[in-house]
Amino acid sequence: MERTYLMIKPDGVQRNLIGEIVSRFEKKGFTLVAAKLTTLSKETAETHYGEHKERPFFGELVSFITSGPVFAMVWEGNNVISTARTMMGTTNPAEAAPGTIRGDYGVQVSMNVIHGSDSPESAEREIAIFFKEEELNTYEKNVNKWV
Ligand code: RTP
Ligand code: MG
Repeated sequence: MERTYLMIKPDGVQRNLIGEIVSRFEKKGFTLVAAKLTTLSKETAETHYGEHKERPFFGELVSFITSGPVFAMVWEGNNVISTARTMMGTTNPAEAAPGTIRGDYGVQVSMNVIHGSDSPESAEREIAIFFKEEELNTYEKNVNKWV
């Protein structure tokens, strides 16, 4: 069973999309393992987005992601890493397919509503940045036999 790190960015929190986004992943059949509303420090943001530190948009990205609370989550399920990325849509919301989260709710690449881990290695690294082991809830849901 796979786990991924998903984070509703400050624009998604400000626009009251937490419930809608959590609902999509619940209805899809994934299991919520951990969640919290938190404001990233500059240091945490730079660690989380470390792979982009040489990119021209890095400063803007760090300043945006620390500009207000984010909703940090860990989700579990079969192929949840890649399926969550499909449900999110492409990075640029202007090009993301309708029906995806970014396609339905975003306009600009710099404010694209949600982050999701892009590989098992990223997921493990990012979950450890935001959650302690004891904050991760391991439990069974009976509905899982249907999905
Ligand atoms: P994320 O990491 O946030 O889930 O997004 P992603 O994998 O789809 O995209 P990634 O390549 O990892 O880029 C990280 C975030 O940087 C911002 N970005 N801005 N101004 C630009 O050209 C530009 N390109 C990327 C986006 O907000 C993207 O989510
Ligand atoms: Mg990324």
